[in-house]
Amino acid sequence: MLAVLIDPDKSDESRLDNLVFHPDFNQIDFLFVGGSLVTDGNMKTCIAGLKKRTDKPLIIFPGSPNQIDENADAILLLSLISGRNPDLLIGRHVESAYKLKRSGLELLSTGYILVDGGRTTTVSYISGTTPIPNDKPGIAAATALAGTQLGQQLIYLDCGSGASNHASPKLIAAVKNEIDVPVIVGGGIKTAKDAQRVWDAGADIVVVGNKLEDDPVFLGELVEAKMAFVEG
Ligand code: 1GP
Repeated sequence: MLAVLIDPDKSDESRLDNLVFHPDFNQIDFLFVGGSLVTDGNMKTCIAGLKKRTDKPLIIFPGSPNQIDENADAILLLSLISGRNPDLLIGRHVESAYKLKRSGLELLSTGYILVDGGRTTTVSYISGTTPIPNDKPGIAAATALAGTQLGQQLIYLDCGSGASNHASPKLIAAVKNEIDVPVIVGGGIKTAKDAQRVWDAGADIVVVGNKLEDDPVFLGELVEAKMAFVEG
C-alpha cells in the first residue's frame, strides 16, 4: 500500500487541491498528516482542508501532543522504541491519554524505529535519539520484535523526512522476518525504483512525503510502480 505524508506547514489550499485533484489520487491508500515540528494551528487547518475534499483515511503521524485532532480518523500512537528518550517512550503518552480517550480517534499503537538515512534529520535532532545504523539489520529486527512483544500493532521503519537514503532492503527483510504485524517504511524514498525496492523487501506500506511536495509527477510514477508490484 501507499501512504502520502502531508506536512501541515507546507499545505495551503492550492497544494491540497493539487494533491486531491491529481489523476492518481485514488490510488493512495492513506493520508498521513503531521511532522516532528509543526506550527501551532496549521494541523487543524490542514485536517479540516483535507476532510472537506476527501473521504480517504486520514491518519495523524504526530510529532507532539498538540497535533492531536479529533477530526482525523486515526492516530499512529508512536513509541520511539529505537531511542532511549523516556518522554517519547511513555511521557507524552501519559500527557495525552485523556485527550486521546475523549477524541474518539482510532488508536494504532506503533513501534517507531528510526534508522540512519545518511544525514541528521529533523526527527533525530528533535527527538534527541540515535538512529539504528542502516547496516545493522539484527538490531532493527530485535527492536521490532520487542515492540510487538509489548503489544504494538504496527512497526514504522523511518529514516526521517528528507533522508539521503531509505531503510535498506536487508534491514526491512530482517524486520519482516521476525514479526507478523504490518511494517510501514518511509523516509528518503525519492524514486519509483526506491519504492519498488522497499515493497520487494517486504514493506506493507510505503510512505512518501518530501519528494511529492516538489514533484507532483512523481505520484504517477509511484502509482505505476505500485500497480506493477501488485500485479507481478
Ligand atoms: C518521514 O516517512 C516519512 O517521517 C516520509 O519521508 O519526506 O523523506 O518522503 P520523506
